[in-house]
Amino acid sequence: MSSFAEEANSAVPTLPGSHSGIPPFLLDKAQRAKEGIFDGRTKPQNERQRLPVVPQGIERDDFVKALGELGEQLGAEHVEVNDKPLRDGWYMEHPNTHDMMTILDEEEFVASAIVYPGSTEEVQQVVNWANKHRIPVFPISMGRNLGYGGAAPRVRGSVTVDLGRRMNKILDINAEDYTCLVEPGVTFYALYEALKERGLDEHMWIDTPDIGGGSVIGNTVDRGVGYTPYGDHWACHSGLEVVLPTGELIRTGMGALPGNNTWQTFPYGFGPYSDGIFSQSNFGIVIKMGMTLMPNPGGHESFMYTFPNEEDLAPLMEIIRPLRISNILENAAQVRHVTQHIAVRGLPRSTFYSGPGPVPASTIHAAAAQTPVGDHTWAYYGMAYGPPHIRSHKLTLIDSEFKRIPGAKRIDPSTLPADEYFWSRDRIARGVPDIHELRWVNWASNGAHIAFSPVSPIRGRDASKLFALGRRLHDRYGLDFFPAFIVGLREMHLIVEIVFDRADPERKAAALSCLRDLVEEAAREGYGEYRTHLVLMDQVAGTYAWNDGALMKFNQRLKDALDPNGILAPGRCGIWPKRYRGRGWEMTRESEGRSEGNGVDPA
Ligand code: EUG
Repeated sequence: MSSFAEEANSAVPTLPGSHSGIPPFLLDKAQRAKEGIFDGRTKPQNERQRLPVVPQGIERDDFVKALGELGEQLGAEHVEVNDKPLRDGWYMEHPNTHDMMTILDEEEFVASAIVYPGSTEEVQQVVNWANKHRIPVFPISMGRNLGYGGAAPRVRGSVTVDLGRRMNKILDINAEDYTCLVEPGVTFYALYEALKERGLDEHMWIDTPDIGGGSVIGNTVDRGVGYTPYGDHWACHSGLEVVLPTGELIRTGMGALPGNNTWQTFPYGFGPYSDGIFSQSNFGIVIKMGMTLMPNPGGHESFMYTFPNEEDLAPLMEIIRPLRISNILENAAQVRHVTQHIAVRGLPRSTFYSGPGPVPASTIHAAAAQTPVGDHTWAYYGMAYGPPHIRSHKLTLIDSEFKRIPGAKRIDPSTLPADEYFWSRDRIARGVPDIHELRWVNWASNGAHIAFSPVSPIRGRDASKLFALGRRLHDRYGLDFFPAFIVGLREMHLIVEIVFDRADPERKAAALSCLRDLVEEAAREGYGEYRTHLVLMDQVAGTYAWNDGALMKFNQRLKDALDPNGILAPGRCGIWPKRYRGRGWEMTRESEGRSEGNGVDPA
C-alpha cells in the first residue's frame, strides 16, 4: 500500500520534459484529476511477481535469446521485459504493459516486452527481427486510446513497439500552408504547446479530441474525431510514411515523388490511394504523418442549448441534420444526456445514490437542477466561427430552429462558473486541449470505461431507436446509461461509455455482456461501430459481413500478401494472419474471457 500512496502523490509529468506530459497550463487541473482518481481507488496494488508472458509459437528459452539479440541491436536499455507487477497508473501516467481499464483478467491483453525504437531504421530492425523469430509485435504511438484497449496488444505476449517514447519530433510546422509533419510520439498537447512556443497559436489551430494526451498519428489512423471544423482527423491528414510488415519503407501520396513539395498539401498523389489500408488495420507501422492545421477564423463563440425531455431527441436531430450538412452548425457537435452532465462533475455515483441498478432519473434531474446549467435532459454544445457579423447570421438561424422545441433554452455563458464543463467544450472547439472529460471516470470506484460507438444517420428515428436500445440493455444489466451523440457532417457517432469498477468481476462481466448485446442488436438494426475495443474487435468485424464476409476475405488477402509471417498486430480490427486462422483466436461471447486461441501454424 505504501508504494500506492507514493504513486498517488507523485508529480504529474509535464511537457516539454516528458513527451507524454501535460502542458504546464493544465498542470493544476491534472494534479487534481489525479487526486480524484486515486481517492476512488480501492483496487489493491498488484504485487504479483511474474514471468514474462511468452507469445504462442516460440519456446521461452528461444524467446529470451531473441530478446537479447534485439537488445544488442537497439541497446539493452531500449528493450524492457514485462516481468514486474502490473501498474495501472492513470490517464497521464498510463502503462504500456497491459490494458489498465481491462474488462477481462488483467493478464489477458498483456505484453511480453516493450521495445523503444529511436529511428526509422530501428523500426525496420524490429520488424525484421520479428519476422526472423516469428514473434508478434504490436506497435503503439502513445497507447492512450483508453476505452479501446489503450497500449495493450490483442495477442497475449506480443512485443509492444512503443514508438512514442523516442520518436516524438514535430518535423515541420508550415505556417503558410497550415500543415505539419509529426512522429508517433507527438500528442495533441505537445502540438498545441509547440504552436504557442513558436508564437503561432493565434495564427493557426490544432484540432483536439475530448482529452489531448493521445498521439496525433495514433488518433488519426484510428479515425478519431475532434471538435473544430477540422474534426474528421483522417480526412485532414495528408501523407504517411510507413514501415511495412516485411521491413520496406514507403511514403504515400505525393511523398512517393522524390523532391516533391506537396506531400502535406495534396493527399492523393497518383494511382491507388493507399492510405486507407493503414488506418484501423495491421498492414503497416505509420511513423510519419502530415496533418492540416486550421487558420484562425477571426473569431469564435460557443453556444449551449438545453432541452427538457427525452422525447426531444428525435425532433432535435431533424433540426440538426440540415443545419449541420449546410455548415450552419460548423463543428462536430455533442448532444449529451443529463446523466453525463452529472457524471462529468467528477463525483462518484455513490454521492447521489447507493442502491442497486441505475441511478433513478428523478435523482439525476434533482442533481441537475442544483447545477449552474439547470435541469434538462439533452444539452447541445457547439461553436460558431468567424467575425461577429458572420457568426450572428448563423447563431440567429440556429436559435430560431432550436427554439422550435418547446422548453429549449439557450444557456447564457456569462452565468457559468469558470470550472463548468461548458468552458472545456469551448476550449476544445477552438483547438485548446483539455483534460476535463476525464472526470466522469470517477463515477465508479476504480473507474474504467469501454465505448460502444455505432454510426447512424442524423435522423430522429435512428437516434430514438439507438437510445431506446441502449436504455433497455443498460437497464437489463443495471448500468447507468451515458449517451452522447457526436454529429459529424452527414452521420453521427453515438458514443456510449460504460463506466465500471474494474476491481469487481461481476460488474465487469455485466458490462461486457451488455456491450456484446449492444453490438449484436445494433447490427441487426443496421448500425455498425466506427471503432472498437480489443475485446470486441472480432465481434464488430463479424458484423461487417455483407456478401458472405467478402470484405474480411479481402482484408485477409491483403494481410497475407503484406505480412506473410503474420507478425504485425495479429487480430487487430478482427484481421487474423493465416497462421492464426481456424485456431479459435476470435473472441466471442463463448470465449469466456480468454483472449488466446490454440497455437499458431508452426510452418
Ligand atoms: C468520446 C468520443 C469518441 C470516442 C470515445 C469517447 C468521448 C465523448 C467521438 O468519439 O470514440 C465524450
